Amino acid sequence: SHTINVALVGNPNCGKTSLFNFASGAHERVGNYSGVTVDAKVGHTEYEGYEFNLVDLPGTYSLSAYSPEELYVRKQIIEKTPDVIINVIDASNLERNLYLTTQLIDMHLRMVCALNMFDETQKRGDNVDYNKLSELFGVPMVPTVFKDGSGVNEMFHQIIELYESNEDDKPHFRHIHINHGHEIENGISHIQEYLKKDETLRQRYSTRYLAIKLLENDAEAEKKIKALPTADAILKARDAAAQRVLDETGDDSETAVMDAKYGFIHGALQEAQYETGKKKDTYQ
Ligand code: GDP
Ligand code: K
Ligand code: MG
Repeated sequence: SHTINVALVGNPNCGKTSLFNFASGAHERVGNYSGVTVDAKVGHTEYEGYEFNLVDLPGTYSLSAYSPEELYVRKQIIEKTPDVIINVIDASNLERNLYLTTQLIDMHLRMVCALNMFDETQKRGDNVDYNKLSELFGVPMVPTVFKDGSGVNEMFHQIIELYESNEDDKPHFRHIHINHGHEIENGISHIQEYLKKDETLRQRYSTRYLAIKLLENDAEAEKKIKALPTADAILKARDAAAQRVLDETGDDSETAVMDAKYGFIHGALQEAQYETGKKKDTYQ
């Protein structure tokens, strides 16, 4: 039978460990505490005749190189190459949680988003067209409540569909690019041209992801590039792209990339008719 390797990625306290425990029958600690160790817990489960290895990763708000947790999660994704990522989202904090989602999309992964804490959003009277949101992000999104397991069957069903799908199958494998606006997109393409000249790099990484990381002045990505024979040309391309972004937007490229991601999120939420606490008036 098939075994699907799945990694749980999401902000702290979005419900990763609750899902891990629910699905694998483990009894890891859940709740508001700050972990002391940066590690991955592995569990197992079965759905629809498929076996799943689940890896519960530390919580991260972002995938920058600024904290050990973030670097660890990146490393797990790139080096362990899970078949599918579950991006657990606290749906009661959609905007903030979707920031990480945009970074995961840059990595060109097979991914399902769990819109977790859906009970909380319903209690509050939030409105969101999650099918629309799913379409705009190019990622299947499933409402879930990991505290009681609601939506978990559907989520695993989506994972299997994704695992079995080809690049051409829509909508299950629809890789979109977050549009960062033409100044940044031009810079990304320019840097990618140089990155693609390195055969091993091209095979191992998404050059788009690396180009974005270089525009973010990511120390880890720079370190990787500096080890290449073509390092000078790549970093020169990056510096030129960053300078153009600065000239055209008035922002350093790191800020400009972040703003562009939030711009994309705001646009998507607006199109998905996102509204919080809509029912408040009626119920008070
Ligand atoms: P993690 O940091 O991502 O591993 O999150 P945890 O699994 O530790 O969950 C954080 C807190 O949220 C815990 O108190 C959970 O009981 C609670 N929780 C998890 N999922 C849900 C959910 O869907 N709804 C509600 N209301 N609470 C949840
Ligand atoms: K926690
Ligand atoms: Mg946890």
